[in-house]
Amino acid sequence: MSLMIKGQLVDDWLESEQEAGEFVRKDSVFRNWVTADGSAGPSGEGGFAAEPGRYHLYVSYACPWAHRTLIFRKLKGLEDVISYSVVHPDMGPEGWKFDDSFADATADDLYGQDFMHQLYTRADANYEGIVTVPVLWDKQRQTIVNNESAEIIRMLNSAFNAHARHPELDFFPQDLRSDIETINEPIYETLNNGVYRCGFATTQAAYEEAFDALFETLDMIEARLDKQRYLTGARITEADWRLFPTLVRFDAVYYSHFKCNQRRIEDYPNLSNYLRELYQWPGVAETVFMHHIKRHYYWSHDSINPTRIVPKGPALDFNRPHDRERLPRED
Ligand SMILES: N[C@@H](CCC(=O)N[C@@H](CS)C(=O)NCC(=O)O)C(=O)O
Repeated sequence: MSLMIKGQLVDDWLESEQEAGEFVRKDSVFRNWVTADGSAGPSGEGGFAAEPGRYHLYVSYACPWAHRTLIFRKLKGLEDVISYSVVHPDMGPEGWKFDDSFADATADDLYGQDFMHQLYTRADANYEGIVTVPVLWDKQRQTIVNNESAEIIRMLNSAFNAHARHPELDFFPQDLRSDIETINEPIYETLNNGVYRCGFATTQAAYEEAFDALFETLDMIEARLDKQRYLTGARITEADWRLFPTLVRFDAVYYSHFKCNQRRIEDYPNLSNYLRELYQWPGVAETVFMHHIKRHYYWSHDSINPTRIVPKGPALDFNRPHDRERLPRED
């Protein structure tokens, strides 16, 4: 079955972008930056000053990229500064929709639209690209500021400090920037996006290549976390928070639905303890909505799970104690 979003076949997105059966993710299009004073950021135009109440996030609780932005909003204490709406977990023929009949999904709180694509065309009447979440929306200029999660979390980390409850927390500190960028790269390629490359591969060779790279990176991280508490050392950083949404989905979804089944996260002593430490970090569990996560993947990917049956298991308990205190932590 082919799904249509604004005239675009979703299967086209999943498949025609593939080379030799490989899944290739498209780049995000809206790349302006919110900055403290409204000056232009690293890309795009200026005019987006960090002001309380001005910006809104559109997210899916299922989506790992959107999840990052909710984590940063929470960790920085921006709950009263940036509002948000949550799409329904089912991605159907018109893409993400607003329907608050599913527990914890919301309406489009700003405009009462039915579909996410209507916000993209509200921002740009000629928009023809892929409609994704997260979206950082400017209520004042009524447009999308940015739809790239890696950039949105950098803005949340620093641009709103004058209004944040935790301006002192810096998850992208100057002295660790190059280490963070260095580890982000393989984690994005082989894990965050790597699970999708496994799941959406349409040739055995493409699947196996993604699978091998994925478990090579997990083994590398497992070894690293034996000697240090976090990915770049004793301080928790952006790199850890970018990894967390993939780890927390892994055993419930990626292991079975995307065939990432060499090992579960639960089978890695260090990774599983690390995952629990991050899950138990103040505020973080409140950003994890497993009923959205499971429903989205098992329901939406027709070509992978045509029966749409959502598995009841596995039993997961991220609240069990962890042993990470054995390694030093710096704040
Ligand atoms: N590069 C984007 C990727 C976002 C993305 O791909 N989001 C997925 C949900 S997990 C989406 O909205 N897909 C829309 C679709 O498949 O039609 C980011 O990190 O913000």
